Amino acid sequence: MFDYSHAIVRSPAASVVAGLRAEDGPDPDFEALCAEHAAYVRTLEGLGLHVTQLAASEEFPDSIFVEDPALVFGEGAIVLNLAAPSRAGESALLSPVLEDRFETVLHMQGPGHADGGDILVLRDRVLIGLSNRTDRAGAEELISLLARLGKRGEIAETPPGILHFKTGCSLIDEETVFALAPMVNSPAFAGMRVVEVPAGEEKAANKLRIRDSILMGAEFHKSRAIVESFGIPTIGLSVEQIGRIDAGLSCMSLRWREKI
Ligand code: CIR
Repeated sequence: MFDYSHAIVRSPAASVVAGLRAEDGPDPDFEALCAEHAAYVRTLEGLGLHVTQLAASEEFPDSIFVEDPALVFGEGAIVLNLAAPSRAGESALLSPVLEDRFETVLHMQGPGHADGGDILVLRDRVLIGLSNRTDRAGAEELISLLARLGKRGEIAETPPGILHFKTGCSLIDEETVFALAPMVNSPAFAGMRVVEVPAGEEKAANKLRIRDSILMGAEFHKSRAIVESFGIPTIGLSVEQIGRIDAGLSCMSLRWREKI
């Protein structure tokens, strides 16, 4: 499941400092954010992924977060319909890139919306978290598109105050989810082991498993120890600047295993 072969990322544009955020706070520092992004890309490459780095787009400050406008699998890609008005054009920006790489590219038509950050792919199903960015009409359309790729989508709830479903949870392994306190009893995780993110390390919930390693915010020592107790090495990365615009490690790439 985590054995990705390919990834797409997008370089940050200078406009990224004006990226969306739910609460007022300092802008990210552009140079430091670029350094975080570069370290992330190097890490993916170091883990053996073939990474395509797309050119920065000044027009779309948040376009560095390529996870949101699409969903990709070895079987094909789905271009999503983003709810945030300043991000809506990112789907059309990414679409030709996916058309070049995937034989099957499906497109949400709307009127519903869905963000990739709300979608957690499990072994046997794809969870779609309803949030301020993903509505029921969008989730239902996505379920029918997923079915065309042979996948089963299921609707879940994102607790209030959490931007995306995956802001609050991520996988440690195929059976184990690492989730914020308000999500640990989510019926969406029935049959799975759920491990609670330690208080004070809420931003550690968005981490990223790639092959046999997990990329995590370097400073989340308690969370890293929990993950490592599952026998999975963690790779610590700085997430301070992207955290200022409400993002974490999953947001900066699209990942898939190419079908041979
Ligand atoms: C936004 O609000 O859309 C961006 N500033 C952050 C997007 C984070 N993406 C993600 O969690 N997948």
